[in-house]
Amino acid sequence: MNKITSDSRELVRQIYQWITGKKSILLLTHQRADGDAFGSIFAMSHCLNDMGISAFPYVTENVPDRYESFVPKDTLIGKQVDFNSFDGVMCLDCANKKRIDIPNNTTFSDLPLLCCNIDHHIDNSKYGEINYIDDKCSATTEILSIMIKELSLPCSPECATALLLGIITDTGGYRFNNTTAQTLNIASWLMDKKGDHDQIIAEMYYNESIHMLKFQAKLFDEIHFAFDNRLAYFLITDELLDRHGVVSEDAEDVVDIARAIKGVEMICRIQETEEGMRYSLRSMNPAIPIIEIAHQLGGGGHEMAAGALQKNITIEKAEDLLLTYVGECIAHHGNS
Ligand SMILES: [Mn+2]
Repeated sequence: MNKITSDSRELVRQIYQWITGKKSILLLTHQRADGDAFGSIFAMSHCLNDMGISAFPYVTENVPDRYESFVPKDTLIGKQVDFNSFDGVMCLDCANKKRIDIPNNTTFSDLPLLCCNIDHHIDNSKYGEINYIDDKCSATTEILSIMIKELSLPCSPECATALLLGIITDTGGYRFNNTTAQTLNIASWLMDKKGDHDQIIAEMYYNESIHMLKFQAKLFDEIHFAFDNRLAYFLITDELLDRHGVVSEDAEDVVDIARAIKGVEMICRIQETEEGMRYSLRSMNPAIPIIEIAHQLGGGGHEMAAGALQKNITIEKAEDLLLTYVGECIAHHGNS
């Protein structure tokens, strides 16, 4: 069941030594956290606290409603942080220094703490003192579960629930092709540990306002197709959001709804945001690694799910770039 490799076992042992030498650990993740990001920092806070090490998850922005019930009481939300009160930082589910959600408006190089980096992004830049990167895992919480299991660390029901939250959200409820036998084995183990699967499914998938569902219906009215319908994409402007009374963050997850369309192999959402034009990219065809397009746009992520941000371009230009790069990608990878 537990197919941990000897390399991973060695890393896990190093992490154990790193952790147990600390009294207080700050837990960070990527900006605009998702279920795996929250799940990772929340789970490690439960686990470390139960080991007698004080640990504090940090996020700058308010936690979206659907994650509210999973937030541990010690979570630092948008607070000033005294770095001197910690002797280490764990960066979880975050591919590079630039994406880390760091307190006090500082940058990674200003952070006076040693870093343990645990992640499943294929393009992780290994910026930590210790780096445990496994892109074969569906979620960072899958890696953390393996580590917790391997080391027999405390895994309370709250910890197991947070770990399960990351796995369920990063696999789209076990539907994406990053779901492996190991993923399901770990999910089963977490349910044995009293992880609350029902609560997660209820909060993540049966909790949408009718307003949002009607907005999604409107988006399907305005969906675009290209390359014989192999690519489906949404262009989300401020004007469109205003017209439907939806805020920017609410539209962030809509890219995955187009997976349901028969014959579609690639999906993109291009959205106007305060920082610039944001691309979310998905591929359902293993022959087409969508991360290549994200890299061309200056972004990154996973082979089949990636993203990018481009500053100072119009939505028309953003659409042009998308169609150009997708066209090149299809030509390069053929019609398999
Ligand atoms: Mn993740």
